[in-house]
Amino acid sequence: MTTTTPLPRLGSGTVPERALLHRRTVAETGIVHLGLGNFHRAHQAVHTAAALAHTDGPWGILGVASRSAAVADALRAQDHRYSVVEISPEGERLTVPAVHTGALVAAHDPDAVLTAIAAPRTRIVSLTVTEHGYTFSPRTGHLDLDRDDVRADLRGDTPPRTTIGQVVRGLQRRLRSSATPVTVLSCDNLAANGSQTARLVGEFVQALPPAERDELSAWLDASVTFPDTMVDRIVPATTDAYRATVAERFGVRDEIPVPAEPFSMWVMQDRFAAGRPGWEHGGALFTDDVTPYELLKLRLLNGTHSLIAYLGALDGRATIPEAIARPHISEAAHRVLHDEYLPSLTVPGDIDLDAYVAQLFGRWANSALGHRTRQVGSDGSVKLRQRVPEPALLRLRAGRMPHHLALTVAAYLCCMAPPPGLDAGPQSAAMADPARGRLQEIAESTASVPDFVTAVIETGLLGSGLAEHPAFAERVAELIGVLVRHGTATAAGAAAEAMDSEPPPGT
Ligand code: CS2
Repeated sequence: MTTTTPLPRLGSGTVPERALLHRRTVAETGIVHLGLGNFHRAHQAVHTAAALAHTDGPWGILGVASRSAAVADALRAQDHRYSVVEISPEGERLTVPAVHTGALVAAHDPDAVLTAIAAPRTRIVSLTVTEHGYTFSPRTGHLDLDRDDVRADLRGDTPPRTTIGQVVRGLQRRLRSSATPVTVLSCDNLAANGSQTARLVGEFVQALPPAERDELSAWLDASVTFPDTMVDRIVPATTDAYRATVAERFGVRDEIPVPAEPFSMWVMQDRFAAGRPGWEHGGALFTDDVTPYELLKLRLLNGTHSLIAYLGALDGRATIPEAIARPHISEAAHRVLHDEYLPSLTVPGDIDLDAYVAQLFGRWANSALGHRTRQVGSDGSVKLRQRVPEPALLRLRAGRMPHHLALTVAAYLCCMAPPPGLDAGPQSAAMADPARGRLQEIAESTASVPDFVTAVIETGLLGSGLAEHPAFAERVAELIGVLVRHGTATAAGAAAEAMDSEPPPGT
């Protein structure tokens, strides 16, 4: 009989020195971060650790998970250490950021979150709560005052549950204690994420009773900034394979390693009300105008990613690399990127477009990473409105049909509410989406696919503008018909053919 000695847990005493991104112990907490998921731990935490390797500072991060205690408990059990496993076809590189100074779960300890936001030593409140976490109405884009949790947070008789509620109630406490300036830093894939966050915070404040509202909004204007940021790193979910990698390479047990691609990019406005880490030394780029970088990334990467995920799932592909390896999906991705997303943006001067696009296709093809179609396809109802409507409207207003954006919407709707005769497969079924139930209700209450698509667009799911172009809904319905009858390859072929037979612009 053989017995195996359990491996020691990763912690400050067991972390291999060579893996540390910086060597100093960060004792002071300067950042409160809401959203302790994998993305934050492989992106902001890594850039912060890299910055601290060059410039010391009080920039420890208190990580706040919203509901699940799994990551926070493991972080505490591991002295706030975890590994980032960078995966590429060439191999794996393991590092340990070691920048967290604490971990909380908002649902268990809501008051501690507000106290942390109010603490004068907190200079930055950063967010990675996903598009879904901003509680805007998918129809209007405004704070969703019909949601029970938003209304409860506005009443304020129970601790806040929504991110916007937590931020506002924390800031309110800060105003009443030190009133010191602070920065709220959104790191999510929303267009103009800083301004959108400021607007949603403002909408919450405007809905408060006048006495609270007036003093808070004056102080917000004077003392709180909301820089725009563009964040980019593909970060899949953790699996046991990554735990095994850490065990093998470090000889320790890490319950919460984070897999990530080698690529990472962070661009932000330098508008910090109370200082910031020297992130420029940690690979971040500062610029006054983040918009061109945001649009480049939101449309070329995220927009195309959605098409790959939905077509891939309908084609039975579990991962993005498997999906992009299919020639018709790769062709559709090239077309939507070049012909429909690219004309809607201005490429920043320092970006070499050909190299950027080639790199995107290389990143998507990173098969070792195993990024899943169901992960990218989840929450389409809040993601697509950031990606699809504006480029689609630009083209429609120029009298041209965005066939591949229509294909994106068609494939999304097939995944959410598969029409009779379509087996959308297990990947589609596994996609989480707050609108799935509503979309299925609309499908059941409409008599035909064209009526279904028109009704969906009229609900404002993709913003308000597309309803003015009934031809778009018609095209989406036609492509759903092709997807149901003939599958993804014929549908992608139909979109390409229609595009090729359109007269060139201006004729
Ligand atoms: C993806 C993003 O899930 C998605 O919608 O497009 O998470 C993408 O992987 C990241 O934004 C890459 O930076």
